[in-house]
Amino acid sequence: MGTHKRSPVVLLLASLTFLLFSFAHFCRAVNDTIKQGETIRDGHSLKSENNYFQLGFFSPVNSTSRYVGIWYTFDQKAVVWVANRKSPISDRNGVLRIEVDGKLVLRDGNNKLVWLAPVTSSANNTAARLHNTGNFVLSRNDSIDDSDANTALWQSFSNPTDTFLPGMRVPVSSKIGVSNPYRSWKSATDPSPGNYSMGVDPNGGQQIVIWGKEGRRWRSGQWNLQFFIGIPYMSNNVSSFHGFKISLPDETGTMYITYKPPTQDLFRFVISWEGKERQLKWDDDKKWLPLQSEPDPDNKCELYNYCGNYATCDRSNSRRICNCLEGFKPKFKDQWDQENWSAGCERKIQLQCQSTNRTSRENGKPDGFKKLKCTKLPDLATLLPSEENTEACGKRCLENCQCKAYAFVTGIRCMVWTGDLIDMQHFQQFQQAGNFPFFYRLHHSELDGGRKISNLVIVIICVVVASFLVASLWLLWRYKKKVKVSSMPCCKDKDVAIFDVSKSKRKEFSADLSGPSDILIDENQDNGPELPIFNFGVVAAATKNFYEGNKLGQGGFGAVYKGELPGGKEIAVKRLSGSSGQGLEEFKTEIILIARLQHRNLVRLLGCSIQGEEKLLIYEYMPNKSLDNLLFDATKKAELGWRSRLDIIEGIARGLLYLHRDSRLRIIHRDLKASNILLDAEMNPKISDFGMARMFQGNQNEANTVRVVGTYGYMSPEYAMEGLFSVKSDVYSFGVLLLEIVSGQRNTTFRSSDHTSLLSYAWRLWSEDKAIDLVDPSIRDTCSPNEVLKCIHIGMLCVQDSAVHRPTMAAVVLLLESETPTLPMPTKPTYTFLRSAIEEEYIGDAQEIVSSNDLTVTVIVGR
Ligand SMILES: *[C@@H]1O[C@H](CO)[C@@H](O)[C@H](O)[C@H]1NC(C)=O
Ligand SMILES: *[C@@H]1O[C@H](CO)[C@@H](O)[C@H](O)[C@H]1NC(C)=O
Ligand SMILES: *[C@@H]1O[C@H](CO)[C@@H](O)[C@H](O)[C@H]1NC(C)=O
Ligand SMILES: *[C@@H]1O[C@H](CO)[C@@H](O)[C@H](O)[C@H]1NC(C)=O
Ligand SMILES: *[C@@H]1O[C@H](CO)[C@@H](O)[C@H](O)[C@H]1NC(C)=O
Ligand SMILES: *[C@@H]1O[C@H](CO)[C@@H](O)[C@H](O)[C@H]1NC(C)=O
Ligand SMILES: *[C@@H]1O[C@H](CO)[C@@H](O)[C@H](O)[C@H]1NC(C)=O
Ligand SMILES: CC(=O)N[C@H]1CO[C@H](CO)[C@@H](O)[C@@H]1O
Repeated sequence: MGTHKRSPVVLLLASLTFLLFSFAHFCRAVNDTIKQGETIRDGHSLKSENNYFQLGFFSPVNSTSRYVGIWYTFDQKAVVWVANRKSPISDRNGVLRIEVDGKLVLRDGNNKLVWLAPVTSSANNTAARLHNTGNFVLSRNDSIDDSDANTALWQSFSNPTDTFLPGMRVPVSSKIGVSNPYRSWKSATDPSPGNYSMGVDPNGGQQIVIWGKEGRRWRSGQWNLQFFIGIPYMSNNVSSFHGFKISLPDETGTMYITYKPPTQDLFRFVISWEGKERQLKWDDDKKWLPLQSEPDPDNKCELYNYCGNYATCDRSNSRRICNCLEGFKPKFKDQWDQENWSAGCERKIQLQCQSTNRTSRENGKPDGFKKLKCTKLPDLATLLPSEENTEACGKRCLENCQCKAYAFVTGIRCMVWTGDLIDMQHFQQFQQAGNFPFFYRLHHSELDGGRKISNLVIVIICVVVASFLVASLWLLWRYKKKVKVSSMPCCKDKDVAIFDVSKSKRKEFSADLSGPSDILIDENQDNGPELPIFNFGVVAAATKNFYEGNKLGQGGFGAVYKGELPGGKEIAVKRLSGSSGQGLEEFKTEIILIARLQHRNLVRLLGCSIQGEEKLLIYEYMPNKSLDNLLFDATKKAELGWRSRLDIIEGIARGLLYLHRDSRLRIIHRDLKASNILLDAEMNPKISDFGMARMFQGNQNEANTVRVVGTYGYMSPEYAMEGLFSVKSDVYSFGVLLLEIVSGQRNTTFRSSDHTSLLSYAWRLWSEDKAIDLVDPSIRDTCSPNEVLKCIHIGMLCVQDSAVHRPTMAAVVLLLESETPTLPMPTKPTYTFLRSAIEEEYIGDAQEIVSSNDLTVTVIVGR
């Protein structure tokens, strides 16, 4: 009886639960997804799963027209996308739906078609989902839950209106040509296409451009693989274009502009209806905070070609903002004097090569080039990627009378200008952006400099110089004993106290270079640093005579000491031990070549010092020491959050890529490990000790070597066992390092319960789909699982046994940067199993080697 009575209750409860469950499920599905046959009427909306974005009908301020759009749930006015921007609906009877043929359409109250999502391929059973990124994606309904938008039939991110959201990718290639997918609203109250658009122009180097009604209005300058060279302060995060990047080309030669915000906050980029490009950040005060806009409304120089042709714009020049290039004069003097700059400037003297007099054209002195620094390079360049250096680039330009100017920029290579020189800007401070010498063509008679200096000027200069000399002599005499050197050593010849080589000797020194290397160090060329030679005594004093307490570490090639130069500048000094097997001159050459490698992820070599057998290398000092100090320290490792670890991984990858591919020397590091990654004050990673192997062994490119330099645990199988090395050996070490950074464990001392090495442990977890367990417990809760898994996957690809199967660093950088790359399956790293077995065996009598995991081991391989 009792059971009989209870059963309807049980049944009711069960069905209620079932109903609730299916209702909840139904709600979630309805809320971010619309399926075939379903509709969204005016008044209803979809919400992304994370509740940031909402899709539905809206009216702009002071307007009654209805549009379908996407906005932030917490700020309905911040509309990021509009479907029917050109065709508003006048009443509230609009319906968005997926029809039986699979098309996503918007119809008005009379069932008239208002808007249709333009699909590239059609399918008859589709659904559309509003993703957490704000991307509205139409796909086949069996792939609707893919976060990967590759299966999309149509997506709002590929059809943007005026807003660039993180996660969007704009394709760039010369095949596509100029593309300007972003177009401003007509006014604050009207989303129809307005006067301004933004996009990229791939011609003559990729750059971001804002177009107005009459053509270009602003441009970023070309991308040099690190930043856009026309934006002042681009190296800092002050510009609103911070975070924009152009990816390396994929198989089809297409690159993508992507945007990764500087922080985790919500960001959006809008090309506003007034033609300003704004970066907006959602602030804690619940409002959008504009960070910077381009063109900067206060800076006329940012307006495209504001000063006209052959003129530079300089906002810091209080007398006049526009100035003709030297050798040029205003085209219309009276207009120019009235500050009507639009006509620009023209040549004072016609070029020799353009002369109509044949005799003088062929027999006269050829034209020359004048060098300009701190300049935003002109627009509309032609690239000559085959030219290797500044000299070759200049030669090509001189051969062609149409060529008006050239510049050589690492990452872009040779640029020449055959049209008018337009949109030039003088940067105020010496910034990274303006750090590219620019050469423009002039008649030789214009190059001699101040030809007609009046006597008065000469007299004034003489007097000033003389009094300056007297004053300096007096000052020198007065402070001689108190202050020996007050400033940091730089490449100038004045700091005699620090440099023990006189100017003439130094010239000799650089002249030595033209012999063994093919790189000429020309004093007039600013394309490379001169290497300061430090006085040995000064360096010894700076390190308190290599005092043990100042020792920062012991690397493979010598001990490193902290030092402080007179004047307070901190340095790190590497005291090279042992013989390099090279002559002194070869050694110097090598150092200079290495000093020319400059990248933000490489430690900078400031100079060297040589006295007898003693050889010192002077580096910038890194306050946060080396990565292993933080990463493997139980208490400090928590300071390294996932974001900084990812930044470190990416930075190392970029630095390594530069060594492998972008620098001229093609350096294989051969000893990449956590203790060789130094961290600066902002925790940016810098690779140290690069080029050492090369310095000690000459410069074979890919070869067998009799001497294996490397560290156990980071050595690739082919290198450790056969002494074979290539760029792929570095990729292997990078893979190990990456897994160490993710797991917070040292490869060499790692021992899991079943005595496997880190790599085999990682492989096991990975192949069992539990890779997340590898992640350092101190970051496991705060990291982004997708990113971590992607990294681990990349790491597994890098540590494959076969060098051929490992990706190149270029591919690694690309994979790290893509949101959802398609990754190949790695093969099992068997070598690591093998090796850990060997290590087990030796653990008894080879304790030293196993525990001194940080020591660089030099093994002589008999062959
Ligand atoms: C909307 O209309 C009001 C009143 O006419 C006006 O003050 C306001 O500036 C308008 N807003 C916009 C964005 O045009
Ligand atoms: C949907 O497409 C499939 C294959 O493309 C086709 O076989 C099927 O008949 C279509 N269904 C409808 C209802 O059109
Ligand atoms: C596809 O859509 C239909 C409704 O049109 C639905 O019944 C079915 O479950 C969907 N299939 C998948 C895999 O989502
Ligand atoms: C857009 O251009 C038109 C015609 O050139 C002009 O009348 C209008 O004021 C411009 N709009 C804006 C917002 O600048
Ligand atoms: C720039 O970066 C620094 C730290 O790197 C940060 O404190 C500052 O807020 C950033 N500025 C902007 C505008 O994002
Ligand atoms: C500036 O000069 C151009 C011709 O070079 C002329 O068309 C324009 O009207 C001038 N503008 C002003 C404000 O004088
Ligand atoms: C051409 O130039 C040469 C030397 O520069 C000069 O002697 C000769 O008179 C010129 N001829 C003409 C036609 O101007
Ligand atoms: C469009 C729609 O059906 N929205 C629903 C989303 O879910 C909430 C509750 O979770 C409902 O109140 C909305 O009606």
